[in-house]
Amino acid sequence: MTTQTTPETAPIERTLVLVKPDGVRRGLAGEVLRRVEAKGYTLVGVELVNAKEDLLARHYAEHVGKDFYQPLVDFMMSGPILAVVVEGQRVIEGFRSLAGATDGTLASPGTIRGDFARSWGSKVMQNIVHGSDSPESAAREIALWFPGL
Ligand code: IDP
Repeated sequence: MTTQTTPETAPIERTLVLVKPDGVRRGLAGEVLRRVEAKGYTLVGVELVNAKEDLLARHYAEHVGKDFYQPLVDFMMSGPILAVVVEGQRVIEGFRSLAGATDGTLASPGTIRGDFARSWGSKVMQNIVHGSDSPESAAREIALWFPGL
């Protein structure tokens, strides 16, 4: 018989959340942190970062070579990013749920992207936040953005 993992018994995870330059520029960093804390997650690392190209190349390694890769990296260097490590049970999928779908136009109302992003034309990659998509990505990304944590 397999053991069922319920939300109560799920292990505590960490995820990397980024408030992207559009979110910081628009004064939404506090709103993102408020939603994370209101959900019951814990902030364990917070830093405002002017990301360099080599960090972004490693962060977005899976997108290297795609049409939107360079515009995405340029956008991510267009202003400060608030990098946050968030902890909690099932926080990786939990934050993805708070963030909403990648395309802000289609993201459900009530999600961060659904409430604040539209993603059209040259702004297509501007969707306020990033959240790690798996335990492996979270470990890799936290090591990149918070090498001491
Ligand atoms: P996610 O952020 O919802 O996990 P990913 O597919 O991992 O989405 O893409 C990373 C980021 O790259 C997105 O958040 C968005 O900013 C940007 N992006 C993804 N797909 C496109 C695209 O088709 N055009 C432009 N930018 C894109």
